[in-house]
Amino acid sequence: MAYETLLLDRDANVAIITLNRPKVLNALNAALLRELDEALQSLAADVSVRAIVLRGAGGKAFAAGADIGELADAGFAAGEELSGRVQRIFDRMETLGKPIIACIDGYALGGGCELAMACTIRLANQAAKLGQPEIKLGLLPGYGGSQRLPRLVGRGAALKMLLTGAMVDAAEAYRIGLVDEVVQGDSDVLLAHTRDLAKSVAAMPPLAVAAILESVRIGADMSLDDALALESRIFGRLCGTADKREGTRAFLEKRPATWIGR
Ligand code: CO8
Repeated sequence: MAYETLLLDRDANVAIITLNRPKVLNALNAALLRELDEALQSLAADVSVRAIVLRGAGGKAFAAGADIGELADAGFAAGEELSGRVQRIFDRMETLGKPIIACIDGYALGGGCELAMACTIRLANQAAKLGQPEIKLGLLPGYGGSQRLPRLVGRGAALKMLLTGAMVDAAEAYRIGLVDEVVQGDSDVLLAHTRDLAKSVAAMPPLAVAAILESVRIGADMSLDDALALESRIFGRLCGTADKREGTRAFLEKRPATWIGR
């Protein structure tokens, strides 16, 4: 399927989505968000796709935020509707059952930082600059950022970013836990490294991948007791799979495992 605002590539069982509005630093307009949602849902349904890389075109930005031109005229009702609509898209990213790895080359600001935070893992190079500058527009992050940022980096570090609107560089983003790895090198090196990480996760048994995503996501908002009970239920469920039988037998027989996803 062809998209107007995205490029979609495949590298074996890894799909690579490129946000493709480089003239406006990949600003997230309604068309791009709709197409991103459609593309992710179709990749979720494709069993041959085991991991997804999300990046921005142009080498200058992952995404510089919501499209400010579209936001300028939004009133009370439109603002609430827009916020809820995009929050649901970002929630679907977290419940897709497949890892989405953000490849942050340049700016990830506002909605762009919120999009990166809805991904499973975030990699950046030294050119990355992340921030939530919405306060400078008289706004707060409406795509989940005021909730995901404190969960990722802690309340103090989040409030510092949210209340000043200041950008953090890659080293600071790594220090506070906003990105998970800083790769030394240009855009191509970062993309190659991100693909390699995606491939290594894509080589894992897909039901175990989905189960880990589910356990970590749902457990994070539970008491420890409830979360441990959840982990046991999911563990039991995996114990009934052919892939668990194969994985344990392959280890005992000293041979590589072959996953079938059942
Ligand atoms: N929206 C629309 N256009 C943008 C955006 C954006 N977010 N960011 C950049 N652009 C455009 C610029 O207008 C410019 O277009 P043109 O060439 O036609 O003038 C082009 O991209 C290149 O940008 P610059 O010339 O500004 O590039 P610089 O290298 O000088 O600066 C910056 C780069 C610092 C990233 C700068 O572009 C900037 O500050 N951009 C805006 C960043 C920002 O404020 N982002 C937050 C947006 S608000 C948001 O994301 C809210 C999310 C939640 C919404 C909830 C809704 C209910």
